[in-house]
Order: sequence, then C-alpha cells, then structure tokens
Amino acid sequence: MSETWNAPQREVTPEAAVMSRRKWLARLGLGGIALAGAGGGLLYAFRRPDPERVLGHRQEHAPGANLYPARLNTGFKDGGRPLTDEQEAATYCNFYEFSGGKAVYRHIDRFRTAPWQVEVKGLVARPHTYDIDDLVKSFPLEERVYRHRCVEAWAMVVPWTGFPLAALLRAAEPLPGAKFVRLVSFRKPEEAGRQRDPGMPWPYTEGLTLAEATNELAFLATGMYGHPLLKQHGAPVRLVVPWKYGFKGAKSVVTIEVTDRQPATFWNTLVPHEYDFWANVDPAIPHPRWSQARERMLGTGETYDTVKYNGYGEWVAKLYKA
Ligand SMILES: Nc1nc2c(c(=O)[nH]1)N[C@H]1C(S)=C(S)[C@@H](COP(=O)(O)O)O[C@H]1N2
Ligand SMILES: [Mo]
Repeated sequence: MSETWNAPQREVTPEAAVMSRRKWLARLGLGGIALAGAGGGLLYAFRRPDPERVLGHRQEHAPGANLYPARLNTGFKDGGRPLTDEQEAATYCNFYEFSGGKAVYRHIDRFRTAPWQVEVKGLVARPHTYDIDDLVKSFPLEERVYRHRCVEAWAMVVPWTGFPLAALLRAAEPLPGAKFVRLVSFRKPEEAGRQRDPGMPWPYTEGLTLAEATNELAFLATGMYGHPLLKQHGAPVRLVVPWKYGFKGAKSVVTIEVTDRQPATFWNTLVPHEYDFWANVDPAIPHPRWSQARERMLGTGETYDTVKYNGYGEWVAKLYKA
C-alpha cells in the first residue's frame, strides 16, 4: 500500500501536493508567512465541520429548484456499495479555483452562480447560449446513482441529477469534422482566489472525444442528493463521466465547444507526465506516485479493489477497441 492509501482523509492529498510545492517555489522569500498559514490550516482541519455551514452552501438562486427530486433512472444503479453520506461528500471536495485542500466549502462564500450562462459553440449547426434557467428546462432532468473515483484513490457513490450531455449535443447538431468536445469552467478571479495564480492554466478545461461525449453515461449534473448542486460540487452545472478519473468532470461549466482537435486540458497542461487526456480508470496502470489498485470510500473508509472503467465497461469498453 502506498503512503497515500494510509493518509487520513483530511490531509493534503496528491493533486494538492503538486500545488503546494509550486507555491513553495514561488514564495521562497516569504517562507515564514507560508509556514504560519499552514499551521493555522492544520488546527482548523481537525475541528468538526458545522453541518449548517457545509450543507448551507446552496446557490442564492437555484435554477429549476421546483424540478427536484427528479425521476430516478435505475439503469445505472450501483450494486453493492451504499450511498455516500451527503455531508461527507460536501466536506471533501476538489475545486482548485477555491482551495488546494478538501474543505472547499470554507472558501466559496463569494462565488456567485447567478446569473449564469452556458455557451454551446464551435463545429455545430445550432450554436446557442443557454441561460441556466432555460438549460434545466430544455432537457428532462433525471437522477442517476454513479460511482465516482478520484485519481487520488478516494471514491464515493452519489445520486446526481441532470441530463445526458448527448441530449445537449444532439440539439446543437455537430457538423461533419467534429471530433472532440471541450468543456471550460468559469473564470472569475475576484470570486475564486486561486485563479489569481498565473502559474496555473485557468480556466479549468477538460475534453472528451465526440464518441465519449455522446455515450449515454456522460452526464451534465445540475443537482445532487435530490436538490440543486451545492457550490462546492460545481454549481450550477458540471460534467460527470464515471468511467474516468474524477478530474475529467469539470465543474461550473460556462462553455461547451465542439472541435476538430484534441483540446488542451488543465491537468494535462500542468503535469503532463501524471495526467493524460484519457484518464480512464484502470487499476493496472499506477499513477507515477501511487498505486491505483484500490480505492477508499469517503465517510466509511471502506476499501475496494478498483475496477477497470470504474465498473462501467459494459457501456464504454467498446469506445477503446483498437
Ligand atoms: N473546475 C474544476 N472542476 C473540477 C475540479 C477542479 O479543481 N476545478 N476538480 C476535479 C476533481 S480532481 C474531482 S475528483 C472532482 C471532485 O468533485 P466533488 O468535489 O464534487 O466531489 O471534480 C473535478 N472537477
Ligand atoms: Mo480528483
């Protein structure tokens, strides 16, 4: 077992370690200040979070709140593993725009998710900019229980609410020559402090092939646990691609662009030898710094063997046949 595997959940984890090393280099002249900051963070991390504070991060204006809870699509229901406790999921997040640690909910007060628009553009016959209120009404919302596997080896099982990315792409009518879909997160450095770090390739960007994006598993989530997304989970709309490592699921998306070339992505640009474009879950391919053979569930700490394509081979293995 790797060091990562034994680390307590609230410790700084591998993706974050990349960030803090870079910060250290940038702040060599300010070492004392950085140390004092780290000490304060550690103390705070051991206090139990206040549930009101954590689950209170509803959006000021929750789009389509009256559409929840949506009909459960049981076609994807997870056998075996229990749902992750909502508060555990909401206190252990990755959202580097706001924090390099997991307690993102403590750094997200200033984030405004309304007004919000999502622009669909590029190689499509019908480009369109959706106001978020129209987006949630344009495609029928449904609930799906999916497993989530972060590249850092933690996992969760959560009920998402949203609609297939394929439905939105179908409405946009991709043109001949369309091969990839690029998803771009917001850029608002006044609200997201870490976006002021010029050493990171903001905005957060991810990409899929058109075949992946139109697979029925690829999902645009507007909600979770039967209500609109909390800010820390990527409100008002985020991508969910459960057969890939969690970092492919770009949060708080503002642009969906159909292109003819493979888009550059945030993690692949920042650390290319550790995070490739595909990022399909595969226990046989270790991360350069830790094993991917097993995973630890948020909340319970139970561990399981990681499964190729995170158990979704039935839907997606065909995409990767040579
Ligand atoms: N915009 C943006 N999207 C992001 C991230 C991020 O830092 N910024 N982190 C990714 C990672 S590494 C994971 S594991 C998931 C975490 O989703 P959750 O915090 O809602 O569990 O979001 C992904 N989407
Ligand atoms: Mo992740």
